[in-house]
Amino acid sequence: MAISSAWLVFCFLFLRHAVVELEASHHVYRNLQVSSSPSEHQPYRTSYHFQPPQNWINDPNGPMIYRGLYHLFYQYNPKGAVWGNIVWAHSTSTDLVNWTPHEPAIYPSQPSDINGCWSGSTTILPWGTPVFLYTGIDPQNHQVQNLAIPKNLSDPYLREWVKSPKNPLMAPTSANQINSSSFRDPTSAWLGPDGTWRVIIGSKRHTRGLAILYRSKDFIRWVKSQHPLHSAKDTGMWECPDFFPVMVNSKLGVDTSIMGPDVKHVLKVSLDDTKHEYYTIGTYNLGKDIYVPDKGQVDSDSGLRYDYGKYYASKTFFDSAKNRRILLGWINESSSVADDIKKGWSGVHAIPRTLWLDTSGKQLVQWPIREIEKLRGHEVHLPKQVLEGGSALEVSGVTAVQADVEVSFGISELEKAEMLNPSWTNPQVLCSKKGASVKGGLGPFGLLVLASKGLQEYTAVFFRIFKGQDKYVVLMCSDQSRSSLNNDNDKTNYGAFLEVDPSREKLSLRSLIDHSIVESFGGKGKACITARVYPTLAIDDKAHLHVFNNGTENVQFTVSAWSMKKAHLS
Ligand code: DQQ
Repeated sequence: MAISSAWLVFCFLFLRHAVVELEASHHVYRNLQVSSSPSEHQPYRTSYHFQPPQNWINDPNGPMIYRGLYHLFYQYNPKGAVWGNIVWAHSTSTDLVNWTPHEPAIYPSQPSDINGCWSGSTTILPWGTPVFLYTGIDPQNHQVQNLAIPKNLSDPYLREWVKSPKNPLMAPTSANQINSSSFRDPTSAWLGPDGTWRVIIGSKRHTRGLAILYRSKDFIRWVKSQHPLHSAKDTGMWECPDFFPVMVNSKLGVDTSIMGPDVKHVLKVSLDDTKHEYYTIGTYNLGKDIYVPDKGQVDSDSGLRYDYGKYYASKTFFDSAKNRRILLGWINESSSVADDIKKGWSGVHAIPRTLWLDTSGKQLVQWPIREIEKLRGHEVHLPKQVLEGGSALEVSGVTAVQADVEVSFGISELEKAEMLNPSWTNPQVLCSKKGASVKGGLGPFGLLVLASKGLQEYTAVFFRIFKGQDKYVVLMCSDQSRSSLNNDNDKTNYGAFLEVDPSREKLSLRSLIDHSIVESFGGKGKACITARVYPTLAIDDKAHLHVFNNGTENVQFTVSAWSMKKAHLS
């Protein structure tokens, strides 16, 4: 990755114009940094969720579309199944479903990233050139921000990248008071009508999470703003911030630099302390360069989440070919490190989701990209019928270990719903208390996926309806407590409240099942929950799928389920 003429061309076109000690927040397993030979039978490898052939992966980085080709970069350890030795691995795709691997795009090669190339984003410059801003770890283990550009813009695969000789472009100093161990993950930059670029970097001061703002006229010389774009107390380190506009009353996505009355802004942060993400919807004041969440938006760990299960370090990009904003996210394992080493890999990516602002303006909606439906094979359809309280029905005829399932429930007797205790404000806690085996009035009803023949193992994704003070409250849960006979796995239950009025709308659930992943979308994408599970019996062709109703009341349902074909992943 030597400095080349491409760099000079870039500069020609574009250039108009006491450090705090590191406290390591990333655990390094030094004794495990060897390429493991994966065990032979691999029941947990995915068939259509992105993953490389082996080793550790985490955050999606710098996703973009360039000349009709989608590019995915991601945090990758070329030497083992645990985190470490981080490079930007690279794959491309014409459909965001089937992927072709390439050599890593960037890897430690200059002082400003010699100890790791951590997360970052792509910005597409006004004339179409993509540029990376990413976090490098320098010889003192300080976190600094670097820039790289493609070596050859006529290579559609953009296989080689050139780093700026001016790196690092942003660094902690005693003058700027930035904590050198908490300064990472630049977003895509956005360009104001004043000709100034802006970018935010995740950080913290004491326990306050910060989106540090930098500005630049030329993308090379960045000046830190006196104030952050936004901050929130007691949220800790903000990793992988993402800041982008969404259109009001439209599902279409817009470029990151779009501003004006027709858009709201979204700020998403990934909380290092809890490994949860949350987002707020609000207003970006360009003049003052501050972002203010709308009234009623919860600016803390208990705020809105893209996904209420295993989902982290996510990032969006604007797909200019299809005018949509696409969300990518990392799904970590729920297994032990020992099991990860044994299987030789760790981490997968969620199915890319299209994301837009709900008509209420109060939350986002997400849906798996349309292209994933190309993998749908044989379909089984169960027409509208009654599912009696306390019963279950097997949906046979699809490959239950690798399936796309849509089920819709209609409820007529809503007055039979249980009363919601006003103290039940945390949906995850409520789902832990009231798992799939706890009988209710209206619910639990939903799907039993990756179920073994005798139901010794299953993952339950379901709804439960409560009567709240002035409305019905729908709880969506993913219950992993019976997902595996192996007790070394994290089997935490997940939950979300779903903003759907069951007296007006059917309750819909879609689950993308892929060997060890259950990625579920409730209420047409108003709440999403992703779970990692490791069945010991319900593997390969021994997995089953059921619709179930463990409430006292009957419900009506219809199901469409598809066997899913394998995607080309590596
Ligand atoms: N992963 C990267 C960091 C980021 C974290 C390191 C989030 O840049 O903060 O692999 O998962």
